[in-house]
Amino acid sequence: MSSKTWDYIAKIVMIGDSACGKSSLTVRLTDNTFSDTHDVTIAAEIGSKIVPVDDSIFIKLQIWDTAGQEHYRAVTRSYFRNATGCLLVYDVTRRETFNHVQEWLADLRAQADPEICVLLVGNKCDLSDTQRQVSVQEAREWAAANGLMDFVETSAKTGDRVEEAYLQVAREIYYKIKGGKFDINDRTHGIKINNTKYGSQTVGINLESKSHGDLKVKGKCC
Ligand code: G3D
Ligand code: MG
Repeated sequence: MSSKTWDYIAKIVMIGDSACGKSSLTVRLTDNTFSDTHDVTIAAEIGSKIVPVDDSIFIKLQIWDTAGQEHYRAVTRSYFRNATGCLLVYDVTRRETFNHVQEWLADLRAQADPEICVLLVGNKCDLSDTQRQVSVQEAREWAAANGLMDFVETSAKTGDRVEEAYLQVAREIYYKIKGGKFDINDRTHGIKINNTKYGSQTVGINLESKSHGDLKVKGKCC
């Protein structure tokens, strides 16, 4: 168990096509490991991590790692509800996964809170020198044109920018909490505030997570 206490819990969903690295990114964040052999996600799994967002303020990210396969779509859509943050993942070495991000975003926006903080993530940047199929500029422009908070390239394999990606989403969520965009008394926002610290408030998330730890911010770049 982590000794760190959290101020808020926020629900984050991982979405995007199969095999882009959604599970690998989640495991890299929560366990700081990468495995070449992996189990395909069935419907969804949950991981968690406590991250710092401000002086002495911590958010526990409850990460719903969803399956990208078409036959789980109906199920994964139901996980979009209550989400306050999202990593929309594609694979920089497979063009078709980027072609599908528009569809994933439309699906997400049809279900989720309009204030949801969405980060576009181009994963597998360790392969970008030889196998890149989507340019940084194109992805950045698409993210801006579609109202996403930002775009980042990551590698779950090397760890490059993985923590930063989640941290960026956590910070954005915190700014929105501070700015009153997420009403912590409204269950649909999927934010839980620490009752011990702040008194009794409404809880929008109630599942137990499988792992957690503390995050150190690194200044790495792909
Ligand atoms: P998903 O959860 O989006 O379906 P996974 O994707 O995390 O299961 O990863 C799919 C495959 O991509 C896995 O390989 C995994 O090892 C690999 N992968 C994930 N992230 C990276 C990365 O950053 N760099 C590289 N080079 N590979 C990555 P297999 O061979 O098991 O299918
Ligand atoms: Mg998976």
